[in-house]
Amino acid sequence: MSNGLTHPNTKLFITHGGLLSTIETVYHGVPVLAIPIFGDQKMNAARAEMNGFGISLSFSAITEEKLSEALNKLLNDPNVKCSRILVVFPMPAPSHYILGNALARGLAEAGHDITMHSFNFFDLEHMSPFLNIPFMNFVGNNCTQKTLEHPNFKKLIKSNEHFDVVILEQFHDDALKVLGYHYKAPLILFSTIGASSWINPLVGNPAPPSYIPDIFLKYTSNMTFWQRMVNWIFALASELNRQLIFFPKQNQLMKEYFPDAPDLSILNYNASLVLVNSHESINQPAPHVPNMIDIGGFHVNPPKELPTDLKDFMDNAEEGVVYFSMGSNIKPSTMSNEKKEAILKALGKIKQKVLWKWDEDDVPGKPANVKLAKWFPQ
Ligand SMILES: *[C@@H]1O[C@H](CO)[C@@H](O)[C@H](O)[C@H]1NC(C)=O
Ligand SMILES: CC(=O)N[C@H]1CO[C@H](CO)[C@@H](O)[C@@H]1O
Repeated sequence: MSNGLTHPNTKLFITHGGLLSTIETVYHGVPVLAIPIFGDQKMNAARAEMNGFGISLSFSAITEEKLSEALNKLLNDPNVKCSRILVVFPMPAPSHYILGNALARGLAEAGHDITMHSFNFFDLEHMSPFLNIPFMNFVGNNCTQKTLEHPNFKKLIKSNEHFDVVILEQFHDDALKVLGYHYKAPLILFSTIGASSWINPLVGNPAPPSYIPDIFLKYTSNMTFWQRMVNWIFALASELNRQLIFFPKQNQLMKEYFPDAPDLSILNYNASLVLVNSHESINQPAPHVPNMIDIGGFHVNPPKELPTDLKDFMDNAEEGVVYFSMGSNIKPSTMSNEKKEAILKALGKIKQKVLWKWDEDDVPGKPANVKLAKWFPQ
């Protein structure tokens, strides 16, 4: 049994460098060619290079030659090896987390009004990392508001449901911590994006900007003096933004729906536990207080049987398979024709077969060794 990444013929993963994909790839011992676009992807890509399991190539720098060079190094250089190093600590069985389905369902449904597909993600590549600050304020406040005003959420709050523990994903929606107060239940926070600048303070975890780069910057712990300087300025700007702009807005949103709740400044730092999607195999040295727990790898499931056409394709790839996916937000068909051509030409030159997650049925000029599909089991 195998899936796209576990199949023994998989030689390389070309990825946007999302955190979940990166952890899963390391788990399966496959090297990565990271083409980061936005958010934490540039940092994940820089870490892949630093930790020696991949190469980072910026999207705008892609030409047929550059891509061929990177593919050649990753596929043919005997020094590039990625051994299976991730040790998975599965989450304990949630027997005492009597978190009723209602809460999970209510929250999941509440988020569904927000979609971010109206712009081309490739355009974000050159966005200044500083713009993430107002961008996250906007997205965070909007998602929080949509959640608070959603009928399912209101129904849930009015019902007499009882919860012993409240688990919340923490992503610029701090007002929702009021649920811990509302249900008089301990709060467990969950971060899908690792120990970010907004997660660390919640449990008092120190993250000195002298050697812990912000996730929105493309640095590793080996920063130059100038990079440390930028990192420090970024940390200061983020914290000022949180204290002076973001939290007051979140507090205001919270008070609209929970007028009797204490101020967010009181609820904010009261989480009992923070679960963090990260793992030492892809991290750099960083302090970790005991109630901040790495659960990176929790999403790696045992492989399922591949669909027959894919299984045949992979089993019969004598020279191996390169798996190429830019995740679920980035639509590869929206890249310029020039980039498409360069990538297809470079892929056509390698002896491996290529599986490319592509959002349309076909692409002109597709070489014979490339198979497209809208979805692959990863
Ligand atoms: C803070 O958390 C504790 C432990 O979960 C809880 O008992 C307490 O009510 C919380 N405080 C507030 C203001 O929510
Ligand atoms: C709470 C909040 O920031 N809401 C904003 C959501 O987005 C719209 C525009 O699309 C703004 O007008 C709202 O103020």
